[in-house]
Amino acid sequence: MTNRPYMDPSGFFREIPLLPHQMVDRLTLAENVIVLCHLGVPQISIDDWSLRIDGLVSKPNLLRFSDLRARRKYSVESVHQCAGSPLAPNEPTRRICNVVWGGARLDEILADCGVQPDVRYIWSKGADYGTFDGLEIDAYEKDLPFERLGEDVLIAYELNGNPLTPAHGFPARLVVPGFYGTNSVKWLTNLRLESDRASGLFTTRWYNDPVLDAFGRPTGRSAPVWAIAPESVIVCPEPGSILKAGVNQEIWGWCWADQGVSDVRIGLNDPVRWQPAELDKKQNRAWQRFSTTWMPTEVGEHTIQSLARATDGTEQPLTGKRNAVHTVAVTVV
Ligand SMILES: Nc1nc2c(c(=O)[nH]1)N[C@H]1C(S)=C(S)[C@@H](COP(=O)(O)O)O[C@H]1N2
Ligand SMILES: [Mo]
Repeated sequence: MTNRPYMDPSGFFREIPLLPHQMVDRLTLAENVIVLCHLGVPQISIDDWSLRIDGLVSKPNLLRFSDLRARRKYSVESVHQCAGSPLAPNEPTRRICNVVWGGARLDEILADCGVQPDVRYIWSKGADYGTFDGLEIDAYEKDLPFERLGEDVLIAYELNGNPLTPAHGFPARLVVPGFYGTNSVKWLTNLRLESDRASGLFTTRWYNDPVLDAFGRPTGRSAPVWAIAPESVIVCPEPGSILKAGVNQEIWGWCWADQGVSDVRIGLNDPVRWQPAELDKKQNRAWQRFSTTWMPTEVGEHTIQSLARATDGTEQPLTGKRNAVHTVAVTVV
């Protein structure tokens, strides 16, 4: 793209339509999908859009939207999660949904460009620009490890079977299933293959978590916010529910992790007793449903928690992290 697109709205813009107890559908309706735009929404027409692929490639390329559409179309059902504000990175926000992306495979597109052997990162830039946290930004820029490429990383132009809306990245965006949403650059205009990490502020300053030692002290190092850590939300019962003592109550919700979740435990009461939940198998990149039955016997206030463990053994922390356990308070009468 040669000229900067018009930004409307310009400035930070977001929509978080659903609370956990409203996430009743496995597939989130398009109108209920989270929207996160740090700089606003660039208004781009199909004819004005192009994607430049350069850097350490023997055949740099410029793709038009028709070139993208002419390629074989793939779809991926995937959890789509916002990591939360980079200014409050430990705050659990539960901005989450599960959608079907459609588009072309990035590995196939790059295969035509002659990727050089020393490539380690894929840098991606969006067409949006403006100010964030008081700093002037030319373009939203992220990077991802080249080795993360696989059959599921798309240059997507569809969400749940329909063209992307402007707020979701029209006409085309990157989608990296299993990575936090921040990595899936919208209004994608440039991909650059490099041996080092990108230098944009959204890569170097924001979306880097401090690495702690075994005692929880900062090491001075930081790790990029890439793979989604294990997490879960309780959909039912909803907070504030009145449950009847002696009556079976279903507890169910969704859990997910980049690697997939191997088990979920439900914590009841305070002090907490943990009991295993039943868990659906991971399909594609989608979130997994868990459920259990609880027959409350004691009248009074109760808490219900869910704790997911990923297939690599990592677990949700109880507090202090963006993926801390979700707690729902109910009353038993
Ligand atoms: N170009 C660009 N891409 C972006 C963003 C952005 O501000 N600019 N926001 C990121 C963040 S933080 C998230 S969570 C996802 C949200 O995608 P969605 O709005 O389509 O749900 O887009 C990511 N891609
Ligand atoms: Mo985000």
